[in-house]
Amino acid sequence: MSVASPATAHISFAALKARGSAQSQATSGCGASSGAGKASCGSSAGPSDMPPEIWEKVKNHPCYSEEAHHHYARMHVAVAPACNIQCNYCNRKYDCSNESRPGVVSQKLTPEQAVRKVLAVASEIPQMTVLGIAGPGDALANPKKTFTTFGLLKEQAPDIKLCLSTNGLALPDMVDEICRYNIDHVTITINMVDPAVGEKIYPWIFYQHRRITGREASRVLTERQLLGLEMLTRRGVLTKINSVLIPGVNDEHLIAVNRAVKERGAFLHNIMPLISEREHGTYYGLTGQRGPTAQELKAVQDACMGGANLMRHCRQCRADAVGLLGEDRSEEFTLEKIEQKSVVYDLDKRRRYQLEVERVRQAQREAKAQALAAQATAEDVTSGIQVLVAVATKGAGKVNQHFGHAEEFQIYEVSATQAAFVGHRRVDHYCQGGWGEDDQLPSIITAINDCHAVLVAKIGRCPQDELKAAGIEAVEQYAHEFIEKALLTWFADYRRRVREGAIEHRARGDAAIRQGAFTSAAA
Ligand code: CLF
Ligand code: SF4
Repeated sequence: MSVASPATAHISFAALKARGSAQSQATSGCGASSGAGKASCGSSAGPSDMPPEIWEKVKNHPCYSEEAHHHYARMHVAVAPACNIQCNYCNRKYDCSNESRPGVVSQKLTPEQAVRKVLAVASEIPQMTVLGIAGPGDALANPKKTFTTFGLLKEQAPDIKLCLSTNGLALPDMVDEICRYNIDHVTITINMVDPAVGEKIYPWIFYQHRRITGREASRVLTERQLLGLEMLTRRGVLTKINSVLIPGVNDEHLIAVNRAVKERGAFLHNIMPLISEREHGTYYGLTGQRGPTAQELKAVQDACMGGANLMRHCRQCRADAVGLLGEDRSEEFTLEKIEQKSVVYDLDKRRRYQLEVERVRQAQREAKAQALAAQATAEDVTSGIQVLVAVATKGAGKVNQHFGHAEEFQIYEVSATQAAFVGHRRVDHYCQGGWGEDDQLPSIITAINDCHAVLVAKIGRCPQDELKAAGIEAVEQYAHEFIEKALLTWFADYRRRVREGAIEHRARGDAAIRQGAFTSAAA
């Protein structure tokens, strides 16, 4: 199969940004019958944006639905240690960077141990709806362990969705097996569709019993990835593409990747920042290849609007992650701890819990619709304003976390017509056992420096003052309200203050993407 043409001529991030905003304006608004390929739906699409059978598949998958990720959890089991390729952002002593940020996997599991762990988690966390196999190597380079785990689970926990992640090299040979186990969701990591770009990312692959290096390795890899994607699309499997954004290597090229995967039916495209801390010992880490800034990441994502739908809420989680995206409860479910738990897999209890979650989601949608309807429609000097706002939340779609307890902030883009999730920023806790850690504040401010405000359930006077000095408004008056409603209500008031001359609207600067905030959890 032919390979899509590479990216166009060299363009800067500023040009990307301009291109993205022009495209997003041209394509905004979701139609009533979209599926894959709609311009602006992305993972924030809702039931009115896609056919009912597709919505059934994604509605409680936290990675495929941005809305669902506030309410539902996933877990990974680390049953797949081997890999058949080498990526320059990966050190084999660490988790697969495709689906899990680098950190040592605490325990590799046999399929039987993995199933025991899934049942233990499902009986304690009824909102855990998806089991993924995402390393620490490649799920399909370990087919026996991967499919044995899925087979056992299908019998014992039939309501849990099955999901896998792969580099795609072995994928075309495994599509029948994937369909046999009703695996509805597959992720392929595709960082390039041009071998000239690929040879800067992949030093070698192992294919048909031999090691292939150089440009030829990437030629084989991209052909296998795109063929695998086409085969999955033909069989009705929802396929998400993960791409690692590597500044100076594939940044502009990801637009070509986005177009190529859209043409072949990808459901979502998830563009993630490179993680390249020197201490992880990867080729990129050791050679000083940097990751993107927050604005660089957003510029590439925005430039891809109009192509394959975008996912922006990925947390680059560990190969043994447990919990809501952004939290990690894996330490509660080690093999030793599971042995001591009484495991009762109560399907009715899980269903009852999930019905309650659906009631809350509906209330959240209604609150957002009301807040949007209440936005001022008359044209004035504030009509074109669009700002980023950080939110402290621990789930349920609400502003419900103290500033000092946040390990991450969710970032929303807010205007008179939308309050849309656009990313998240990891931070270190400000609050250290009852007192504020002033040394952490500068790094938190750096992480949300592009935001005009931060919405929290509570915040102390001292951090509030320092945020204000940095130009970020700390807002606690919307504690425990639904996020979008809180954002839109705050924004209406912001516009009023600008209109009345009480404050001046100013552009904000760039922010840093904090890497490895959960590294200690892996120890
Ligand atoms: Fe896991 Fe991946 Fe399935 Fe999700 S993760 S195998 S699709 S259940 Fe999700 Fe984690 Fe991002 Fe992956 S946040 S790294 S996209
Ligand atoms: Fe590492 Fe995953 Fe790449 Fe394999 S596919 S080299 S495990 S990042």
